[in-house]
Amino acid sequence: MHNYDPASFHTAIEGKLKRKHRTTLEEATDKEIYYSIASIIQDLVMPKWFETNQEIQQNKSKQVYYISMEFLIGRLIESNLQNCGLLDICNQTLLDLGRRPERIYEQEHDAALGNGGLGRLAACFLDSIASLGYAGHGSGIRYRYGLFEQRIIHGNQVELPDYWLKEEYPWETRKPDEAVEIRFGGTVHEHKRRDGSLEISYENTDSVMAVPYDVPVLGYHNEVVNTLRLWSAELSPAENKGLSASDQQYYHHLDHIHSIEQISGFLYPDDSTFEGKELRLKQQYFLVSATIKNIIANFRRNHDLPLSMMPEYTVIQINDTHPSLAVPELMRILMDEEGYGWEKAWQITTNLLAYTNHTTLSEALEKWPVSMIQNLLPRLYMIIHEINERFCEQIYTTHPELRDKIHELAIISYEQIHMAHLAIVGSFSVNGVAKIHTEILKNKEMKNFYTLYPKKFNNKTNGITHRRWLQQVNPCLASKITDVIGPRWVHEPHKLMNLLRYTNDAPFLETMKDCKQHSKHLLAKYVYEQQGVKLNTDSIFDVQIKRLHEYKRQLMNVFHIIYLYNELKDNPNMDITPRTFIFAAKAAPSYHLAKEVIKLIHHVASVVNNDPDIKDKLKVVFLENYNVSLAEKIIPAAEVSEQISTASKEASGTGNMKMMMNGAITCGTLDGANIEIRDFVGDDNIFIFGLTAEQVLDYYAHGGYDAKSIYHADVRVKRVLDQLNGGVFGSQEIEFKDLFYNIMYHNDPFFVLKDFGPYVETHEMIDRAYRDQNHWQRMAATNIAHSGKFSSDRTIMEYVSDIWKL
Ligand code: 26V
Repeated sequence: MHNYDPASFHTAIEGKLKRKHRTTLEEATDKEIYYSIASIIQDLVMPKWFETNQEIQQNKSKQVYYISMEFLIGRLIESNLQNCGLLDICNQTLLDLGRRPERIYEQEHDAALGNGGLGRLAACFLDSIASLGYAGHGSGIRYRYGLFEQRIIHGNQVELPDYWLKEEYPWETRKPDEAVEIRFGGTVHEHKRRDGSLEISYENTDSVMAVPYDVPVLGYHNEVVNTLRLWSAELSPAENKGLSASDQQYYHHLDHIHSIEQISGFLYPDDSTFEGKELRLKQQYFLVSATIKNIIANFRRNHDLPLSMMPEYTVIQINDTHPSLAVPELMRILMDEEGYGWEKAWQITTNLLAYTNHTTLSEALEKWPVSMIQNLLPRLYMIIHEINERFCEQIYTTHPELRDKIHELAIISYEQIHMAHLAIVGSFSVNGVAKIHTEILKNKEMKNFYTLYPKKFNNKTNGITHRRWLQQVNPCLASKITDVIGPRWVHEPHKLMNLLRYTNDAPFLETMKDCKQHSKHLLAKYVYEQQGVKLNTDSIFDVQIKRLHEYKRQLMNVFHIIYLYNELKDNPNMDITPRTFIFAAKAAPSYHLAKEVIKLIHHVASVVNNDPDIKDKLKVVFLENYNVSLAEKIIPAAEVSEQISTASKEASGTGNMKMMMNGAITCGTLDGANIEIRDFVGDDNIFIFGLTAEQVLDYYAHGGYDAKSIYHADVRVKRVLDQLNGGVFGSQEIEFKDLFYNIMYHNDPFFVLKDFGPYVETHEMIDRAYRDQNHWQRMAATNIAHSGKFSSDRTIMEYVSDIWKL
């Protein structure tokens, strides 16, 4: 994509600095250099971007649109440099200039337009779609505020706004000419035309402009540039009444502008519980309506064909139910604006849409109050109502055996709209994100729908982009891998399997270990700079990084640490492999128990880290403000990957894949993709423990679990819980009573006590296994070798062949 060598790249930066910043290489700030490099990349990208679009138009190839409320893309500078083949040249140039490359790249604000796994998955998918050369685009919201910035003050999480756009974002291009109008509210009028068809008109609607900002998505070394289109809400010209400050209406008008801009104002930070917030519904409709109008406009630009032909050239993947208003919105446009009858419109709609489910946690499932949809989207409500009527009717006539289940299957019931039901009925494909998750969907959560539509259901086990999560974040390991198996694994990640030939090769294992030590030192340096805590880099780096949720059981990890601490206090000479427990996690701002766990981790850390008896044997650190960039620092240094969710709860997990790919050994439950990781690497290369999903679901269904009896029977458990309740950690006795009560009086809903014993024993095995470094490095190499299967390239190829048919 470029003809640069270090000398000409140097000259190019110099030129940019001069022309754009009126400064020199010597005087420029790191930020100015960052902007100069970004601008050089954009200059290279623009023509390729144009050509990619031309090619799609000319070849009339089928395109996929990935609609998602979240794209957790993180920083782009390094991956863009890498994908256009400039990373080494740029690094060398910067070093020659006496600049530290990472200091320059850090100038980019980490784009946090997502909460966690679901948003990061969308970002990995875009990378793989482009790198595999498919025509696929992301469509999302350009939130002015991304996920909050987390600060810890006296152990408590405090949220600060993430105003990521306060400085220019160099990757985006505003496209005002492609703005579309979105309408909310108002009254719907239906007029019957002479031919019997309906004419729909609206009165008193509020209108908003959706203005697109395009971010290029570069394929790896293939000259492909796809688009991530992020929509921003602005005042529509129709509503701009040009009032002057003396007007009475003036402040009312300012208020109105503010409320419009709020639609793309901020990302909702709660991914644990659904709340029927009107603003969130507005965001969803805003995204869906803008995207569909855009898709139709693109289809018309590329083809001279009726919209009924769209499904041959277009497919729309919706990321969870958040964009599921796509079903009634497509119906509305096809019928009201394009004149199709119901049957034809339904056929087109259901051949365009495919839905991915990412959770079975009932508290996270979206159910909107009927009244809210009626008020905000009156025409869409009429359509949803009709979809529901026809659907229930169809069950009644074609599936008599399901007649008594209709109320459970209905899209509208008890004055609520069940978005998952709407999405299933309105799509041709429904997929889960790991084998076990799809099985639970088919046989439990969506059982009746599976009976109705067995062919719609399919599994697509998640993946991660190995280009970012291995090649980019761990250049040391990546180059050592290339040294032994050659470079082809970057294009064909399954080729990592060739590493299996080196799992008994002592020199290779030694180099792998050197890379791990190098990454551990870098992380230790960061931790020291951040919080003045010195890590023992000869200790096991035991990592749990993910959103803070009860089901992910960070609490069980903390209980284990308290237990180890007690053991060491009782017997200071105990033979234990030194450990460093590393946490990073954001809690939803209103999730009280999750915040309590963050506080507990800090209190335990301060007791353990400051106890002279413990010496270098145990350390606990919590790194604040977990985001993509922090994950990139931690993951290469991880040796134990904690994936300890209550079985059946974690749909897939993707952090498990990222750490495995960097040579960490998973300590996990039989949940999500952990199961597939185990099946692939084998029992000898993973530490599995705990209840199975079947056992958990059985307890939920039939009872039989009693947390208190474990408390009374297991002295280790009793001691930890009594310390929690007795003020040993924390300044006052009542400090953690909510956590204590939740276990003791709400019967430990996530089976922390039940799995505690097996968890402790598994960690004893880990402790022993680590002492045999040769054996440990062999396990690490085996994990890396098998991690290619969890590349999102594999996942995308499956979407392409089974669902998208590109
Ligand atoms: C849920 C909600 C619910 C209420 C409104 C706001 C909001 C925003 C996001 C979410 C996402 C919950 C679903 C989710 O993130 N699932 C995760 O998806 C990952 C990718 O498939 C998967 O690896 C994780 O296991 C799964 O928890």
